[in-house]
Amino acid sequence: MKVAIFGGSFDPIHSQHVALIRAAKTALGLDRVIVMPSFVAPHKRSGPSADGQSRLEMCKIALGGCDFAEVSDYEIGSGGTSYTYLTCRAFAQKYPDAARFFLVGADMLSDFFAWREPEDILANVTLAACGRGTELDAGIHEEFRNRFGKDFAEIPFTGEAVSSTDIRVMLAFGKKPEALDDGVYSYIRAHGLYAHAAIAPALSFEKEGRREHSFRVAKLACRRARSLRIDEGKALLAAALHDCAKSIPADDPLLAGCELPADVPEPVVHQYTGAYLAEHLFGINDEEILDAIRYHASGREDMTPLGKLIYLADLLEDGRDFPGVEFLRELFWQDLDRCLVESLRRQLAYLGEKGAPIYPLTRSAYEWLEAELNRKNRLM
Ligand code: DGI
Ligand code: FE
Ligand code: FE
Repeated sequence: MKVAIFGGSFDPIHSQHVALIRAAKTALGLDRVIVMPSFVAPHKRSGPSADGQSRLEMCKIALGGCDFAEVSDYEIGSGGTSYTYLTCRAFAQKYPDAARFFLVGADMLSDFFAWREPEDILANVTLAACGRGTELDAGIHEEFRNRFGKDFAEIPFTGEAVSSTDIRVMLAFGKKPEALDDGVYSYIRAHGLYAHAAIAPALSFEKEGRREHSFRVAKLACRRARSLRIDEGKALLAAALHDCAKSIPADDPLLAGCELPADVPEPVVHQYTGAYLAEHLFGINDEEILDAIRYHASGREDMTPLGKLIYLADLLEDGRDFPGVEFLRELFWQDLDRCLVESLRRQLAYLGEKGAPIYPLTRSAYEWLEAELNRKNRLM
């Protein structure tokens, strides 16, 4: 008998998870696949945004048509951080005579080297990996063998690149992701999962084109958030609301209590009015989120990581097109600070050419970050 565990956050389970399960069954000749949502994946700082019971339910719905798949609540039921080595020990005890596999996506394979007790894991299971939109890098088998003295199995399936992050952002914006099973989507809607009470009302203040812009900002910000160790939920909210006041005139009664600093150029005003509405109308009270909205157009000295991320995602989302945008997009993934200092430099030059008034915060943002980076360079 051949059995595999497929672990992950399944937040939520989507078509590529199911395709991977089917591909693994065929490639490895599996009799059984145990789908096991994790309590909190150790590599995920902000944790899944649906609770464990809901993720289990969604897995059961999505796998209703796979009689060889079962959904296990072992990790969610155990509570605490899910460590794969402990799960694999229990798996080996339950199926002592089976050929045991543990399925991971190619993106997780590179993380495997940093997991706890990888040798312990490999004593109990054979690791089986498959690509996710990309072919596995040839060198990784050798790296794996050198480190662990054995190989991992490779499932010939590259699948389509479907990102759970994109799916969560789509759901938060009220869109139906194609990669979700209809039943899973209905469950999500019925239980209000992946939604935030502030987003729909804030978006209703924006024109259609602006809403799509905010959506693209959120996708880019959330995709980048994880590697920066920024909370995905905060990135999502700040991005969704950043332009909520863009089409509200400053004398609108909704802004009656909003005090603007002196001499704000007109294009920058909506950062302040937006932060005001986010707080007073849409109920956001997280200072970091409000601050990211409040300085998203000008920047400022001492920007927070979230503030930098929103400023840049706003500038570099897919819909933007200006000379140098591709270069800045590359920098965005490599080095956020260098990307920001370069973006601010260009912004100041552009405003200067246009003869537009330069807001002091925009200049101080640039001077602050440039000095910071110079100081770091001297230390290195
Ligand atoms: O609201 P968005 O169009 O998505 O983008 P944004 O909020 O980044 O930009 C609003 C505008 O603010 C943009 O055209 C650049 C402008 N801006 C930023 N800093 C300054 C500025 N305009 C002036 N006049 N002075 C500044 O210092
Ligand atoms: Fe804006
Ligand atoms: Fe914007």
